[in-house]
Amino acid sequence: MRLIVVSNRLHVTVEEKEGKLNYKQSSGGLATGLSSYLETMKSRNFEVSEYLWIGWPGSAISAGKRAEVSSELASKYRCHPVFLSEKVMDKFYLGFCNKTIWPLFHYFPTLTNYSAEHWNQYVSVNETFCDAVLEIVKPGDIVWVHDYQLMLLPAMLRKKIPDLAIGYFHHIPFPSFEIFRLLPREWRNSILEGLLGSDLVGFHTHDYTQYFLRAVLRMLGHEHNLGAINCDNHTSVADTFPIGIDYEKFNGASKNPHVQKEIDEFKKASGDKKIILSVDRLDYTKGIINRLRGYELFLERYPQWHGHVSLLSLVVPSRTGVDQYMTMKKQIEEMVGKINGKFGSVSWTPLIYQFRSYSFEALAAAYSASDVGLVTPLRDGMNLVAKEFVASKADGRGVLVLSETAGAAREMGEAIMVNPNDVDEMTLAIKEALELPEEEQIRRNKEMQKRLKRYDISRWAEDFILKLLAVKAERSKLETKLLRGNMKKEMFEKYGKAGSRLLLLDYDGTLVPFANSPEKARPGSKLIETLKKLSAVPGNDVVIISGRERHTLEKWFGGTGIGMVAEHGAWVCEKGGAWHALKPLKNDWKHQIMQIVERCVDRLPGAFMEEKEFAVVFHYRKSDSELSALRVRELRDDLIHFTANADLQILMGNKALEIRCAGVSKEVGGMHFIVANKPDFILSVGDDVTDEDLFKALPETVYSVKVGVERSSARYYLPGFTEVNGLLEEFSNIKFAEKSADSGH
Ligand code: GDG
Repeated sequence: MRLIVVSNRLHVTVEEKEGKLNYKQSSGGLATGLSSYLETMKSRNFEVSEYLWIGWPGSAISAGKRAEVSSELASKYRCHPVFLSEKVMDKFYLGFCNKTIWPLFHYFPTLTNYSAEHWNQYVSVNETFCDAVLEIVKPGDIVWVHDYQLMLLPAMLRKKIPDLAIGYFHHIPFPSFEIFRLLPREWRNSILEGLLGSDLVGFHTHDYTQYFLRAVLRMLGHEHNLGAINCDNHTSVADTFPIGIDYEKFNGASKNPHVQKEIDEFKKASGDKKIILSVDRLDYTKGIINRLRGYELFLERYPQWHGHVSLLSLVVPSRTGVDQYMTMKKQIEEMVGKINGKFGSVSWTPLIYQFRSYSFEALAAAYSASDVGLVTPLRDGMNLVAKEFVASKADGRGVLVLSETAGAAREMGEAIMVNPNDVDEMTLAIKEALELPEEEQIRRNKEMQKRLKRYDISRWAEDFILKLLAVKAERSKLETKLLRGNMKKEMFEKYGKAGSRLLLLDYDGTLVPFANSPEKARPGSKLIETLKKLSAVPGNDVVIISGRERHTLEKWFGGTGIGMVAEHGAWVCEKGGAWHALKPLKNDWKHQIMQIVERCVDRLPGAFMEEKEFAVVFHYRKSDSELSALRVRELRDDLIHFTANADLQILMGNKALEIRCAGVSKEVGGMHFIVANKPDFILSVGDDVTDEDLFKALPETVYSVKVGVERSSARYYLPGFTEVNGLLEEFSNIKFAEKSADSGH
């Protein structure tokens, strides 16, 4: 089994200069961590034994060089490049990714730009990535898509290859609903639908997972069950996987002579001064300015530390094409000048600022030799620097000061936590960190190290892949029940050979889609024609078995020769007969129940009550999903006291709660036709929990079909009402030999 990793950037950067190609492997972060894990898969006999990486090679490559780059990347790095021009990257990467999604998802709505041109480019680049995957993917492969640049890709792939195993991991925060909804409707719905194309969607923290599930509920109306969301033809699971680091690489770094040399130089330069370290990409989310303000105030408040401490701020260039970044760089440099000018002396530089990239050795040495790690982003998906700093403390000494708004804060509770907007708190935190007793430093770091060691980058990746395989296995199990191929052929043969046949068909969600109000879901002429044609076949009994009240069914299906069961079995009408109740039922309870339901309707905008002869229904399809959940819970509580003493039952339907007489069910309605006609062939189709009553009661030989990808007692399933309509049409086109047709009941 092969794993295809898809990310915006490959872990190799290719540069073309004056006709020459230069290949550089990127260091640190996800790329190296993941690659070293992937390399081990084969030797461990892991189910996934081979991997490929698809992504942009980091720069625009001229048309004449592309074939050479592709072949070099494939043979030496297992990489498959997606070539994108500078113009495209400008609108896609610097545009939609970094001027829309990045600021908004990091809670900077005022920096968010909403350009339709950028959005269109985002869609188009996701399509280009989709084509690149399709060129390479083989049956049985699993695809793992990374990050916010490719949020539409999972659904695009799902559309092309419905049974492909697709995972997606989101490396940045997923914002709360109020922030996410700021995106135009088309964009936000496409993003959610895009992500739901995956079998598994992973986030760093439980909060991000919950925010995603909440957005799915509020915007697409899909509820979830323990993170599992039933989409049109598959289940998508959202779960939390906090990314780890290559722990041993950082913890053992000081054993590397190059790193040790850097450490020695570092210590020589700092003398007996304490060093506070910060490492960030140049980005407004990293809170660099706030941190400098905090440090400035610290120096102002605690002059006793003058000459004894320096802040080493390593800022790594990034996204130089976005204006805000350049403005911020200027601001940082002004502050550095101000702080050094205000407090510095010939023998002491309070703030050492460096704007460049570092080798792993230099970075590891800085982590290892510094006393305090000051990691105070305003918002961060996880923040690996915090983890790397703690892992690098081989002797356990050192203190981490961490923002509570970084994803890493969830796992690093022993750090000194700060609110990055609270300069006072930051000042106190710096002082506390510098003065923390050594035993306490060691105790805290050991605790964190235990966790970092256990849940490292390999464990993270393996956890994700195993969960993806489990979700896929569950889907495959279900797929064996998909009514198609030989199973369908055999069913048609049995149908053709049978002397008498019964087709029990649920209505809403099975033959037609759900509508906002029940009266709008009337059957189309094509469906009526198909049902009439089926019903006209001698020996056939077609029965609509529904929860609807009988007058509506009569209006829609009366006079067509179709049998009907109304109110889940309370009323029955045989082919060409009249309506009659299956058993004597009372409805003197309705008045009181309706008062309770009406009270709830008043408190839930969009909800309404439907009165049937032997049932009362509370409908909430048009209402806000979260408030509905609360009101339904309250209503159930109110009703339970009443129904406990009456012969009533409460039934949870699809966005509806129904109170009806006990002892009425689709089982009773369906069995009535089975017992009366003793048909040779039975088909029973339904999508609802109420259909499960019937599925459970049916003999094993019956073709019971669940509509929707969910666990069910039915023998088979079909994805949706469209497939059911198609199936009925196929049934209606079956020709019967004279003899068989004549022998009908
Ligand atoms: C996203 C999320 C999430 C940085 N400069 C140099 C260098 N680095 C390495 C660090 C670290 C990594 O890059 C940066 O880690 P972050 O966590 O800050 O990641 P982001 O790049 O912002 O990316 C973030 C992450 O994805 C993972 O899911 O944690 O929240 O924004 O590993 O060491 N390494 C070297 N030289 C540098 O100059 N060698």
